[in-house]
Amino acid sequence: MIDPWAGSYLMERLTQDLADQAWAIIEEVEAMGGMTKAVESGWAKLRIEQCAAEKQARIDRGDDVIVGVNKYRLAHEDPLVTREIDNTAVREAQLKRLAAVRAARDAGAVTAALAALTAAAQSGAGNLLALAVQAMRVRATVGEISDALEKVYGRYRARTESVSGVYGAAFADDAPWASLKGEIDAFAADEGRRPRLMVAKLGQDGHDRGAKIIATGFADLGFDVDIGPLFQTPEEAARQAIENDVHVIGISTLAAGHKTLVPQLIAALRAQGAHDVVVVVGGVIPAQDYDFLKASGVAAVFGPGTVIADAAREVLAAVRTARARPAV
Ligand code: B12
Repeated sequence: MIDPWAGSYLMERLTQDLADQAWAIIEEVEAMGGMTKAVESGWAKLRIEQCAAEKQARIDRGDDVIVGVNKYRLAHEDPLVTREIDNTAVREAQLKRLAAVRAARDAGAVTAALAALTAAAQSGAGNLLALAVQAMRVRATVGEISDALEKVYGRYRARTESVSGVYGAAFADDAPWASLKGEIDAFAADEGRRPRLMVAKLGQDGHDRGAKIIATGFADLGFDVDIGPLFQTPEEAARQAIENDVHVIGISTLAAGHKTLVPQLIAALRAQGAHDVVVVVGGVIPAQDYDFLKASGVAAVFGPGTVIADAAREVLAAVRTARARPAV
């Protein structure tokens, strides 16, 4: 087949530009001592976040079109049928299974296999994978195997960093953006401090792109923003929100845990006396769950396609309403 683009200056130029830009990044990484060092230093994650913030700004400005999301949206979306999983029942069934495995296994063999794993990690002699397989054969759990290795290696804690100024720079000439910034400054003048948002990720949900984008966009608008670590429990998130005295906690949820984890977080906040902390939720949430979340005490829900400034305006209004309410 004839390649209609063969020899095209345009195509050659685009290919060359792509190669040059990729090469520049490869050289930057090399100068840092290689990819492992670049990942360790947090550089790789920050570059991803910078790209994500730039991309989101292009989407929110309408420069990049996503059909059905920021252009040609349907006036009426057909309802999506989703499979409903009872998380509590799944958890109980798993706990029961685990208890049965533990009751039936040879406890002495498990202890010995785990001790061998810790010893090998300590001495550096022996094959950790083979020892882990051996521990599994005698029915040690993944948690116990991790604990055996953690005794020597400790546990990795990801650093949560966020880029700043990248999203806001795309709106430098935007009048509604400037007016919203003015409203946020006015809130700060009235209240003596800026509206403070904590962005939380709960449970086993590792999708953090949206959470980081919200954090960076709200910060560029003038909110004080805290970002919780991945995999927080509702109680941990509530404690962090209270310790940092935030006005609003924004849960970003994309892995279908919202109907369990959001009510737990609200209960934890209220149990610790935080009645005025506003709770909002964003992410991939079926439309039919919005009412459930609102009935549980959520002030607003923001799905895919949310423009950050629109969300910030609504969040600010919810915070103002909560501040105006008499204390409970
Ligand atoms: C990228 C992606 C991933 C990446 C995540 C990378 C990362 N570091 O974030 C990777 C590849 C790791 C991944 C893994 C998985 N994924 Co995934 N993933 C996606 C995908 C394609 C896009 C999500 C995204 O980043 N969107 C861009 C961001 C900017 O949008 P957003 O998060 O929606 O945020 C916007 C709004 O929702 C809102 N918002 C969000 N949070 C908040 C918070 C506040 C406070 C506010 C105001 C607003 C707000 O504002 C944002 C801006 O508009 C979605 C599908 C989709 N199109 O949504 C699936 C999706 C979320 N993934 C899914 C699944 C199943 C998985 C896996 C379980 C797959 C597997 N079997 O291993 C794993 C789970 C990993 C884990 N531990 O959680 C499912 C979840 C289904 C469900 N809810 O039941 C989805 C919906 C795909 C699908 N249709 O099946 N995934």
